[in-house]
Amino acid sequence: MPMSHKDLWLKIKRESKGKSPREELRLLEDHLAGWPEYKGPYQELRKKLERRVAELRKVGRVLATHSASDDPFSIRKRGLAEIALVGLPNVGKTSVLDALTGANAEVADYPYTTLTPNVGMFSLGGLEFEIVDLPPFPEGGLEEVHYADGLKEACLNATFLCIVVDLTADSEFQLDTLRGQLAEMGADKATVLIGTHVDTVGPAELAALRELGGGAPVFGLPLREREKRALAEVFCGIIGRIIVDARDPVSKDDPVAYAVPEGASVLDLAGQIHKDLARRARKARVWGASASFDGQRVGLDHILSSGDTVEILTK
Ligand SMILES: Nc1nc2c(ncn2[C@@H]2O[C@H](COP(=O)(O)OP(=O)(O)O)[C@@H](O)[C@H]2O)c(=O)[nH]1
Ligand SMILES: [Mg+2]
Repeated sequence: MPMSHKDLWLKIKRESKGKSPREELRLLEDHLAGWPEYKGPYQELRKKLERRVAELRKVGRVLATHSASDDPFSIRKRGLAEIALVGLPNVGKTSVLDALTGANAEVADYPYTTLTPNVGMFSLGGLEFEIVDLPPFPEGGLEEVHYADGLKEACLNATFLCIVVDLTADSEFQLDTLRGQLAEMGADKATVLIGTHVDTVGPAELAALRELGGGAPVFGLPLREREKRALAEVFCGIIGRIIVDARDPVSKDDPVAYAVPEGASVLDLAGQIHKDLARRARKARVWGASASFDGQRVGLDHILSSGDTVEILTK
């Protein structure tokens, strides 16, 4: 009787434990060489192992070359800010990346799946953030992993950090461990906390994380659309921007979100939407906190507030 795919997977996981990337690579290659010909779940598992092998080979190359252009931890900045997702193994970092970016990165119930960063863009209307899903911080200290330098580089380069906490495990331990190791690498920058598995544990655990967070903004996974917007507002706040919605006064299509600098005027917003619009704009109508009443007509020098909806008029 051949081993079931589940038992086979458990066996591989057991054997991989504590192995260096090089040893693990050899182990998986050996397994794949003698892989059963069966279809269905065996093929799924084979694909999973093959992805893992590809990832391990990449790590091998990085360790071998050290060339800056090959360094997967040296990430080109795009968008308004670069946000690094940090956390212990298997807490849900890649799931957060997926939730924000729709990137179909490998999400596996298998610690250390992501050995090099996964990058995606979190877009909301006219604004974009770059999200970097990093390999895990080890529980016992950075010296335990061979990619410690890469982690440090990525954390120091990031505009700010999101600590991802698995709410089904000990939140306080995770937070203390992460904060300790981040402080050690000198990455004492703004952080947002994201608690995962709210669907399993319920909102009380998220509230408990808020208590532990000491004032840091806290969000939960799964994220609803409204919460994505709130998260984008928090991200903008950290970099000194506010989100306003611009609506075409003619089509009245759904408004599009833009991140403008705090203190920006209607003219600044127009310029951000299109150079040509800044030239043609004459006045605007505004709904929201900066308006004295809904739909107030304002001049181009009117200062916008977070959450305003603006129609820019060209005559
Ligand atoms: N039900 C539920 N499962 C989650 C949530 N976040 C992560 N998971 C699962 O937890 C496991 C580990 O998640 P993953 O994103 O790979 O963790 P990573 O190792 O930190 O990147 C996967 O099986 C995910 O599907 C969540 O909010 N709810
Ligand atoms: Mg991952």
